[in-house]
Amino acid sequence: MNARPEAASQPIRLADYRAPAWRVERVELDFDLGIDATEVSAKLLLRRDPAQDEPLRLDGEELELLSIALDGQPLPASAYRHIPGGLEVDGARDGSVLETRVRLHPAANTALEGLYLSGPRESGFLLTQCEAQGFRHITWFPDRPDVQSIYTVTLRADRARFPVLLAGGNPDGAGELDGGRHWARFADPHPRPSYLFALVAGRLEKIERDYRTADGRDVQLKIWAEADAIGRCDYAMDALQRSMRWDEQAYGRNYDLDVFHVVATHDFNMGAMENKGLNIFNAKCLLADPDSSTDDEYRRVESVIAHEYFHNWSGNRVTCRDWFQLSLKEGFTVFRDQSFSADMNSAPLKRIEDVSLLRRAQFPEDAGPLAHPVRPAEYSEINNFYTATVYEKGAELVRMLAGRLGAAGFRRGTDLYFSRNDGRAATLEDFLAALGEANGIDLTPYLAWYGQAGTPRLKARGAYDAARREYVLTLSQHTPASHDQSRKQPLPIPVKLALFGADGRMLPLHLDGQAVGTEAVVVLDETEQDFVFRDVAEHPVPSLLRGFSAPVALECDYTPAELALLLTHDPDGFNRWEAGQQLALRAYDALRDGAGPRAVDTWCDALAGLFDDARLDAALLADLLTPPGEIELAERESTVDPARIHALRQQLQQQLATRIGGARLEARYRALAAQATAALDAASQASRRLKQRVLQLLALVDPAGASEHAAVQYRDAPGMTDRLGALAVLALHDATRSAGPLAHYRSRYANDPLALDKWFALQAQLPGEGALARVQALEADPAFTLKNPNRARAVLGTFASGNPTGFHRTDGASYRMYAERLLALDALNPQIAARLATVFNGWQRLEPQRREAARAALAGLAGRDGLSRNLTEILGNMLKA
Ligand code: B3K
Ligand code: ZN
Repeated sequence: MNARPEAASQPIRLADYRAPAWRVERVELDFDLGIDATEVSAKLLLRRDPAQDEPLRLDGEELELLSIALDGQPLPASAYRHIPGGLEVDGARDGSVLETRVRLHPAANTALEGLYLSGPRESGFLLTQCEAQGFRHITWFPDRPDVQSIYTVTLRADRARFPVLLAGGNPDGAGELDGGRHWARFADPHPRPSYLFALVAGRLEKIERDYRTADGRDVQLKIWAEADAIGRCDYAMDALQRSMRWDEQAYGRNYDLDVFHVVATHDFNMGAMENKGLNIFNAKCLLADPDSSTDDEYRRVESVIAHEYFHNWSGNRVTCRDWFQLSLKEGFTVFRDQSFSADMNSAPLKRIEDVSLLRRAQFPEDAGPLAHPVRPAEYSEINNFYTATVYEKGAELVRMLAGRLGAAGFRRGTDLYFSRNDGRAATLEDFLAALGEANGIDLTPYLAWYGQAGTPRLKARGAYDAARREYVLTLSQHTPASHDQSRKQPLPIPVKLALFGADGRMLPLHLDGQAVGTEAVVVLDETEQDFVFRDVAEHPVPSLLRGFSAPVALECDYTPAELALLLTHDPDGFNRWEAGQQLALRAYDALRDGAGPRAVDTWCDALAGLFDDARLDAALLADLLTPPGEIELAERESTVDPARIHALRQQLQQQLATRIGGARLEARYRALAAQATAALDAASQASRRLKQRVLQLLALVDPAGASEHAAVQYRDAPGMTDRLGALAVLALHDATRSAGPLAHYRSRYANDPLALDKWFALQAQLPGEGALARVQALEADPAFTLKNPNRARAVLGTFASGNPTGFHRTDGASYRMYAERLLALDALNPQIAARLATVFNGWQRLEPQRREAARAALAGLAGRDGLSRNLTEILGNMLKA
């Protein structure tokens, strides 16, 4: 058996890419499945690139080789050799057939990569995870996405223990074997890379629907889950059908197999996986019912179902040439799922949610020691590059391109991209070329966005000349240096804008001598440019970067009154919210710097003015009433004191609540509470969202009253959103009173891991001195385990990223405890350990005492022996910058 790969292996570079010397045209896999031991036979039909003279090298890790034969002849030991991470075989020719047999140990696989067991050994089921490089944990193979093959997969197993046998592709026979065993075969007519391989075997139940594609194919949709969860799959099935219809209409993409399987597991490293014909989901992103799922979780199920389904074209039919191109499938597919969710729900709210995520997760990444371009230039462990930059910033880049081409032009472009690259492993250049060629536009300037880390700062300055009725908007850009690049080039930045008059109405725009309506897009592609608007009747207030038209940080010298005008009048829902956020930031700065109360008042007054506006969408109001989060606030400071930021933000919200007034908050809460239902329509969800926000604000001015309401709301809640919301307010404001409900929830959901995760996360977030001890008590709960990624994330991940005051103790005790857990986790599951280590991002900007404590914890961890390549890379980057 091969040892764990060298932690300090050489980085892989995009510049070193070479086409594969050997490809696999067809592969037949035969699995003899067992919990402790599974045997895998593989038969590969090999194709050699005549232009290259490389020996046959196959990837493989931790495989126990049982036999190997070439063209029907068993190979002598001298004819093949183990090399780091692989096997080299002599004597192969173009058209040769290589047969190997290996043994795997699924129950011992705690990394959840390759073939592993989900759940207890007596009752759990077997499944696989191959992206990015899990297939090499299953068999010897050129495990790279540009090797695409036709797969036939046969599964054999004991019928009683593994009644359900699934693999990707169309069913191609099944039957009985001696000794109570059975078999099933699957054949996939579409060539695909190894990372899309999947199998599932065990005791699962299903729900089923028939679906007819727009091009007339009858497809069986099957969602599988364990018996206790199958009743919670209907919403996912509904979302799946809507996703399929949407992709037919929005992109002209039809499904291409006779069956589509989706399987739920509680043991999964990420959200879900788009394996061809057999998507596998973290139960958290698939199961939903009103009693145990919140509204946010429903929306997450909808978007992840869509995301994985959309990958069937953006990822599977057209895949990535190499892992540097990851955003080709991920950025594009996130953009596709965002557009789907915007169509299914409220588009402005979806945009607010997506931009908030970008600012919370991607901007800090782009500004810290882990910064990398959307197309990284090198990596040591590819699993560390499934980042907010590749996903979320990547989606923003596609959105910019779509905006540049317009809806019809973008569709022409994606049609060409899909048809030209179908069955191929493509690059980001291929994507831009297809979009550009279909529209006769050269998009190559946008490639620079893919190769440059860092968030561009966009500065805007306006000057009005009343005599000439001219408004000159000066835009300039600057991208700060990142650890990997000191000099940055200017990027094309599309800025969607409108101008407002003092009465709050949009002014007609005249640009380059033409009337262009009330909204225009200007593109800044140099360091600084002037844009001249003529015939402007009054000194306007500009609304810039509408809908967040580019992933940049905008700086503009608005007065608080101008922001208040946009907050009240801008019909662009996103920019309206944004004006409120900017105003909140002004208020925050004023509090921090001890400046007079004016800025705080402007924000509070504007919101108090909107509070009873019946025309305002309830969910938008809830978002307007929420100032930027602590991570975003910390991003603006050169030296970060998390406790101070927390306290100031609390103070800001307190002032808002006071300005609105306890009586109005109380009245609004009562009115919203009177309509409580578990219904899922947009209006009911919006009203729950606002109710929660109002209750939180009420708790700041009238803790006793709010806790009274929360206790009643907990008791009578018709669904999880209300139940969990009430519990959170109680736990935060009334420790004594929350004890009963917390215990009640713990026992009510004792057998529901997803609901229990929320119980853990809620408590791991509670701020203050006692936080660390509370987290340690949670770890002592019998239901806590590091082996389950959802549980580890619920407690440790939430503590580190959702509890700034508890995690960032000045004595460093939380950092030390966390580093110890990372070490333990790394021995079990390197992907999760590395991901959870990224919460230290930004540690260099902490104030000196915390910074030294964080450095010591990180350096101590980095000095330990036997760390995985995953964790080694993250710690190395974190400490070197
Ligand atoms: N493609 C997978 C992510 C795989 C992560 C591997 N470490 C899920 C998704 O983005 O759809
Ligand atoms: Zn994806």
